[in-house]
Amino acid sequence: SQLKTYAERAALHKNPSAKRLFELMERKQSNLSASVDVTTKAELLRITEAIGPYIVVLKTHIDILSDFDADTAVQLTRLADKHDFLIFEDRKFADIGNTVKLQYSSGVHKIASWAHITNAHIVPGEGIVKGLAEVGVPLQRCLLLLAEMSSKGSLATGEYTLEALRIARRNKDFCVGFIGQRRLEGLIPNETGEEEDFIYMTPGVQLGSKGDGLGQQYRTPREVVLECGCDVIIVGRGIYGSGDLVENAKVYQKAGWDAYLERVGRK
Ligand code: UP6
Repeated sequence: SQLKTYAERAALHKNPSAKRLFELMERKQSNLSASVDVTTKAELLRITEAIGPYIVVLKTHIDILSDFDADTAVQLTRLADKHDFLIFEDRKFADIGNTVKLQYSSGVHKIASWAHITNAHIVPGEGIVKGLAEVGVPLQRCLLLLAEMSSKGSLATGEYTLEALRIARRNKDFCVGFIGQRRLEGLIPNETGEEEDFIYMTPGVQLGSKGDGLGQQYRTPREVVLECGCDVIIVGRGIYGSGDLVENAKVYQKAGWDAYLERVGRK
């Protein structure tokens, strides 16, 4: 599926959330997700308003806001509608099914009520997906599993990574893909016998930097999309870290899209 266009994948996909994302990518000619890791509501909304036209997914860490309130979610939703993007709360759930159900639906943040996409570690086993699905499926939300991480010394490798693929294959109604560094489905045979087309979203992307001194490791959009077959590039400090926000967003949108066009042979 990495050689198919996003439009072709949208047409074939059975999961409505995945279909919607592929259609959105084609419509906006973008495979860029911005990770806006700032600590105030005003900053988050200001940056999102500025870069909204260039992204397909806004990735949030809602728990780093010092002044989160219910209106924050209302405003994010308004911006998502205005600029046509999806919201991905990078919550990285990691507890037993019953606990993550509560963390996802309740608390101050009520993540499931506004985030189209969230993600989970598979450390606890498949119950985490079952628990999140009980909340997310009725709301037409979707989930990404952390199959690999971008950081140095990550323990999500080898058999662990393959297990993420196996769990995703068994939960395709809710789990539409992965946070990872490369496509995985070729690594082990698909014993479900069903068609599959997982979305790969990849953090650890920046032009002109190799890392951040705290273990983060960066690759370029070209390496990630063209060489490793990933679908969505996730860029944080490369966009809001320095320089002009809008110019940076345009640069990453173009770099990601060009790499995609080259991958599918349209360029
Ligand atoms: N993130 C990673 N690596 C992973 C998973 N998630 O960096 O394997 C997240 C971080 C951060 C963003 O939590 O929000 O992606 C990367 O930001 P950066 O581009 O500023 O490094």
